[in-house]
Amino acid sequence: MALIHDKLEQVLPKYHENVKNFGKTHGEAVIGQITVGAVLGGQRGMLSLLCDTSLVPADKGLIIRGIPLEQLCDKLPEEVFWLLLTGELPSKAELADLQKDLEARRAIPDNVWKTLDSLPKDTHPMAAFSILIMALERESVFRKRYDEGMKKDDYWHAMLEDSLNLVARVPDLAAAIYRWRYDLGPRIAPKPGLDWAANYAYMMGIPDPDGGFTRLMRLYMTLHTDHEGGNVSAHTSHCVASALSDPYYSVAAGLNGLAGPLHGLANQEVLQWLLDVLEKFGGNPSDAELDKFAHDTLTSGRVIPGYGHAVLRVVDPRFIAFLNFGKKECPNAPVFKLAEQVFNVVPEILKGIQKIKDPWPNVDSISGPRLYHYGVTQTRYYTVLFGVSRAMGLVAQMVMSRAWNEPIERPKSITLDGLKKAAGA
Ligand code: CMX
Repeated sequence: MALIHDKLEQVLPKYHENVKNFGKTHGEAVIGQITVGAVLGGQRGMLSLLCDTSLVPADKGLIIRGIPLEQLCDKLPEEVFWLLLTGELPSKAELADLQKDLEARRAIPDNVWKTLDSLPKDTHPMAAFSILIMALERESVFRKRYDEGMKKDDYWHAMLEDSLNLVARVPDLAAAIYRWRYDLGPRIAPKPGLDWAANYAYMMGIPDPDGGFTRLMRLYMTLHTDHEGGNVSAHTSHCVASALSDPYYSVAAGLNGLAGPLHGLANQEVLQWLLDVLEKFGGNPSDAELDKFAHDTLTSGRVIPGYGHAVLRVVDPRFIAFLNFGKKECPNAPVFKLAEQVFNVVPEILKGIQKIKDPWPNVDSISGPRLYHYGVTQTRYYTVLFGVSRAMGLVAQMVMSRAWNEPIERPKSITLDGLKKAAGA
């Protein structure tokens, strides 16, 4: 049995007890109010989801299990995955064991590759990714054991099995989609002994003479794992899993939400926006030209992609991590310089628009320029990279929810007339 399982055997039953006892003693305590504005405003600010993997305070940004993101930037994504699941960073031996376990789980059944080969080439890479995850569903341990009458207390064990299998395999699926979609030649088999993100980089087949792309991929995968429970991908996946749908269904559902332009697809939109700027001005523009271009985007009714956030009210620490990486590794790359320039120009414009609550860059405003610099120029692929990493957070949240036997999600809806009546209008 892998060490991650042993560790969770120690941690999760206690977590379950903790939640259960707290629910018994404080079930009636009031923790907030629901306003009409929140119901009409995408439930903004409504505290209604339990998520212990990470937290996003508006004035600080991502904190994973009590550790601010800034302190995790040099960690491998596997280490963050262990942290998400257990609440602690792994020891060297635990990390090595997790990596070995993931490596042993990565074989992809042939039906999945046949599914990929059968898709039309203009299928969006995110759609292909979701379809391939669904093609793996027939392997679900959770569904099989549920059909056999598994006990409730064993749910998380089966969830964990599926989760580890899925996390082990998503880089291979994603790399294969990249090579297939852009006619880059046959799939590249994983290289034994490489870490999870390095293997993903390797299987994509990007030339990497000085290892810069591999370093970027490690950072990229570490930064995108989790962002608490209320964002569209996490919340969707969580809701689907609460019906006891297995992790394949639930992760695919979450990734379908990630594929929206207001969420994870923004990284694709950002790069396209930056390329449009470079094309229009024949290279990097002046600040005045950039200012005008941004204003034109806004007056045409579009958003400035990569700026603003539903929760954050400061510069996203994930943005800062990528900015620092770019300053060190590729300070003179034109798209990177442009992304930096946008950071100097756009917040001042957005601050002048009263309705915009957060004028600052989020992670999507800068992840693409890094990829572009290393040769991943196919912008429509970018959200897949986000999804590979986010799968870790989605499944970690799922395992924890199963551990405390969270019931099926079922908030109550209300009609407009009912809402007016409740508001005394
Ligand atoms: N450019 C133009 N308008 C923006 C804006 C931006 N970058 N950010 C917010 N606004 C607008 C909203 O569209 C909204 O307008 P309407 O009232 O006319 O609909 C208004 O400002 C208020 O929005 P808000 O309360 O500040 O932000 P929301 O919580 O509603 O939305 C988000 C958050 C991220 C969807 C929004 O800021 C946005 O669309 N940003 C650009 C897309 C983007 O970068 N998404 C990625 C987010 C990170 C991620 O999930 O990956």
